[in-house]
Amino acid sequence: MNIIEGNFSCGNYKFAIVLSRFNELIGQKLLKGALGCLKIAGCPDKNIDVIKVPGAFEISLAAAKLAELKKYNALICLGAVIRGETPHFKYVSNAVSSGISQISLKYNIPIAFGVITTNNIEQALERSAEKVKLRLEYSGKKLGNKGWDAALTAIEMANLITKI
Ligand code: INI
Repeated sequence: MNIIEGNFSCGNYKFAIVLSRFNELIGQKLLKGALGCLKIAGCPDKNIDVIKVPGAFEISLAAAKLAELKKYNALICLGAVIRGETPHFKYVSNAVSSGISQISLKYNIPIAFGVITTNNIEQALERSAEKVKLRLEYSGKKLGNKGWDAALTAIEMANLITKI
């Protein structure tokens, strides 16, 4: 029996991060988390491109264009969709999640889904916490950083895809 599994080594992998500017405060925290994770895994800055789009709805198009280039080992999509008074939330979150998964399959490229969808800003802050806070407060198991988690997934999947 062979078990094939990715590890968390970056090698010379190239990553593109697609970041939504909508809810910018949260987006910046997710970006910080993702960059922190890539750095700890040994990925040099020169191997990371950050592409900014106006909102989560636009992430899919930018991701499709990047995937088409065949230049990156994985993409990391980051953004925050926060529920408002109207159904807009539902359309944006459905569009970005299904868009990303379709692009990943169409172009055979790992795309990590670091777009958080929350009911309010408090939940968004809990999911985009800073590392120093994580250490202090993670005991409550509420805090995390989905940008960090998405980057970790991107590294593992990039690694796995090269092995399969
Ligand atoms: N975009 C987001 O990234 N997050 C949101 O919470 C959001 N809400 O709730 O409206 C949002 N809307 C903008 C959308 O992504 C597009 O940029 C816009 O509709 C123009 O195409």
